[in-house]
Amino acid sequence: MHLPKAELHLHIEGTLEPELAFALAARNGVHLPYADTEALRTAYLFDDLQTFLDLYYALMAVLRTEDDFADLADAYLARAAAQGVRHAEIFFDPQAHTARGVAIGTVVEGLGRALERSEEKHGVSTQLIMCFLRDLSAESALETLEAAKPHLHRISAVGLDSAEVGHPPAKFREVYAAAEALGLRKVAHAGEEGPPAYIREALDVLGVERIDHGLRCMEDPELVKRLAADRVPLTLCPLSNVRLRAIDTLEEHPLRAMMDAGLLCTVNSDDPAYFGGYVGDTFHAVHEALGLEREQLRTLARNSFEAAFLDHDEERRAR
Ligand code: ES4
Ligand code: ZN
Repeated sequence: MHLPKAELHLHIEGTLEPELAFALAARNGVHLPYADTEALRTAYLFDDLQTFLDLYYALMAVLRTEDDFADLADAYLARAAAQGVRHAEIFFDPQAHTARGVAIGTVVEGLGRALERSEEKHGVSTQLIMCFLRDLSAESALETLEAAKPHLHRISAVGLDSAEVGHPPAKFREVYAAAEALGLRKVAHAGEEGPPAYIREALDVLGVERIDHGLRCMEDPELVKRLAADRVPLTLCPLSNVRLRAIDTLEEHPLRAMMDAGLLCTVNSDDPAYFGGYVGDTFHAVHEALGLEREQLRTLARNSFEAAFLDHDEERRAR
């Protein structure tokens, strides 16, 4: 599906394909407890968010140098370009790397090197969104923002990800206020596995401009009305929802009902190496499973540019 589109919900660490994981493991002398890429791909089957996150964090052991992060991002951008992505706002998880002794500068400068060549090499403009791991402390998030200060010229926004339930947005009130004061934009994962109340809190307490996932808003009709009236973008990830068992089958995904309710929906790939498809594959899958018409797919593509952190000129160039 080659409609020009923006990808707004993509974890760069979730683009680590088994082949690249083994190549980086060899380059860095890291042992992977899998016989080969096939065995690793078999492990990419999950019961829920936590079983996915356990593997996702374990495999990051192969990412050690600036070159590793640059190669990871460049491989994603090449695949994204081939599927019609013209603009990508890319999440990364600094704490998942600093916790293993990899400096935040290694991560940001490595990613930055691939991103700054992306327009010329792949025809994809980019921004970087630094996510805080919500299952770690609020103090750790504040330390991370502090450590990122020398690299803020490369970072557009902050986000919030990892295990949701039990870690409500309000835990991160202070670091979001500090990020805003530094001129960063704000998004947060909410309503993936967590309740609709977390979506309200992300809006009211953190002041986010977009909700990542937001799937469970559908349990709260008043919230749906508010999100629609305020045109709050939702960055939905249908293949992720199926793989992590938020829903049983793609055919049951509420995307169509969400669009019909007037929500500003976008579709995205989340962790494409793990969830069975990049964003073009995702457009194709919702077309097949939900019978979305060409016009609705066009609306989703148009929404992705409206929801992106692009100014008017940039938006016109990307479309
Ligand atoms: C994630 Cl699917 C998902 N949810 C929450 N945190 C994440 N980090 C990477 N993928
Ligand atoms: Zn996500």
